[in-house]
Amino acid sequence: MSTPETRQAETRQAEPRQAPASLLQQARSLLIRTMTFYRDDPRTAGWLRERLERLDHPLRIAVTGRVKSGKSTLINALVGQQLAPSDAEERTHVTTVYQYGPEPRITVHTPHGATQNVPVTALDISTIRNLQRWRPDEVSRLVIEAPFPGLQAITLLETPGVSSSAVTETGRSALAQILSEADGVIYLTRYPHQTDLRFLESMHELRITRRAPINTILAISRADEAGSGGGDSVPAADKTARRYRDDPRVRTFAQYVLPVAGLLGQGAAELTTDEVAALTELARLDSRQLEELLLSADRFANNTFPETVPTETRLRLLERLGRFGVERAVGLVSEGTRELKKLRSALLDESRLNELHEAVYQQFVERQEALRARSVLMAVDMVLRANPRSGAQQLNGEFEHLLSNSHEWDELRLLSALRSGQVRFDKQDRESAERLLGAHGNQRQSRLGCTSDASEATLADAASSALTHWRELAANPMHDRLHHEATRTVLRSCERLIARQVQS
Ligand SMILES: Nc1nc2c(ncn2[C@@H]2O[C@H](COP(=O)(O)OP(=O)(O)OP(=O)(O)O)[C@@H](O)[C@H]2O)c(=O)[nH]1
Ligand SMILES: [Mg+2]
Repeated sequence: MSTPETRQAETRQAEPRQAPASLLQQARSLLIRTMTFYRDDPRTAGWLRERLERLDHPLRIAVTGRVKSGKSTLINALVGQQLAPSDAEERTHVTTVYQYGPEPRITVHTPHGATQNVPVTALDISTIRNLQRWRPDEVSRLVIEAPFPGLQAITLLETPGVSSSAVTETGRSALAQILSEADGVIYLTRYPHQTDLRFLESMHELRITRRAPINTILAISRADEAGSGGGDSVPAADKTARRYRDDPRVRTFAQYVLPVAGLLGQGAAELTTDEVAALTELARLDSRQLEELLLSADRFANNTFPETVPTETRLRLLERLGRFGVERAVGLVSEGTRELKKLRSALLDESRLNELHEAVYQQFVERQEALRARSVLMAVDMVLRANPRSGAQQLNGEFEHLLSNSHEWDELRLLSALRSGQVRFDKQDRESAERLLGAHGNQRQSRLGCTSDASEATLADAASSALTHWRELAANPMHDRLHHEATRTVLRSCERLIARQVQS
């Protein structure tokens, strides 16, 4: 017969082992407790509830930056559909959220908290354009829902340009407030100026953003217009991006600095067979004629040869691909890339949109747990600072604890630094570090490079040899401070893997 003690032991054994709470679980629980603490203040509690509900929705990425830096065009390129109105004049005055919904829907939010649905059966760009012209004191936000697959994993949010009249009117802090709602930020500028850097720095003044500066991608936009605007433009933008990537000031807030030609990205995604036919006609010209034709947009549009490509078609090609895009497309067709799908994909590469997609995936989608935890902590911090109350010390303490003791922030910062080339290890160590930091999955097996069915003994061996190796590297006196810190972070990840082993 079993005694109460043995029964207790049996129950303990039968219970599934409880994994330690993840950073996001801990942050969520802190958010719920903060909400309960402020339950007698409906505005604050409601605001926190909204943040809690967002955890069940796609990640929110803000596309912000300079006026006319190509924000709307990039949103269209990322979604793969024409949705955000783009124009040569300053257009986006109102913060606009593009999110997934089963039916097209437009909701207008006023600064006083009222909302109104605009009846639509299909999403018409001109309706959105007209609504975006409202002043920020009349319309504070537009929410556009569309059944586009490109919006299923991420919600995109366009803010008015950093130096736009709308932002001058409402103040920079209002813009910073909008950005604090986003889990990730893509900042666009054609050439980084002091204004951009100061703005990005100011966004990183909060304690949390200093501790976890992991949510910003800096994009050198309209890259096809860099330099002379000809065939060497994107490489010229690449050079600018590299220079900023190496700038220690920029590195503190952006781990990825990339060039992108959004217009070409959008044009490539929507390329038609008629356009391929026109490009094929243009590719028949000899190289001297072609060079002459492409000297300027005017020449390209108004020349009479080849007659088989009418002026409207040329204008349309220029409008949709830009001069650089037309030049590269004709070049690719001449080299034999004539199939629509292949040409689309080659032009997407030329536009660097693929790289941006990859950066969004690696930096944001793969790290969404940490980014969401970061957003939650930011919300809790904002509430605790804006509404200080006696009795909040415990919440404050937990916030501090999650902020300071979460090794996850160090891991994410190091992963970005390894990817951006800021921290360099030899190939083998780099691969080992990335794996151990969770680049290929957060499971113990993936971190240790073992198969999913590896035995405890195999995992223990892998963990112990990783620990020995990184302990040796961490003791190397030849490393500079950056590399020393990096090896310490990987070592700490090894120690945590061993600790997880002991717990299991
Ligand atoms: N050549 C080229 N033109 C671009 C690119 N991206 C945008 N444009 C053009 O630049 C102009 C502004 O583009 P938008 O996408 O409206 O820029 P925006 O940043 O959303 O503008 P606002 O919201 O008004 O600040 C339009 O005429 C676009 O066609 C690009 O990658 N290359
Ligand atoms: Mg815009």
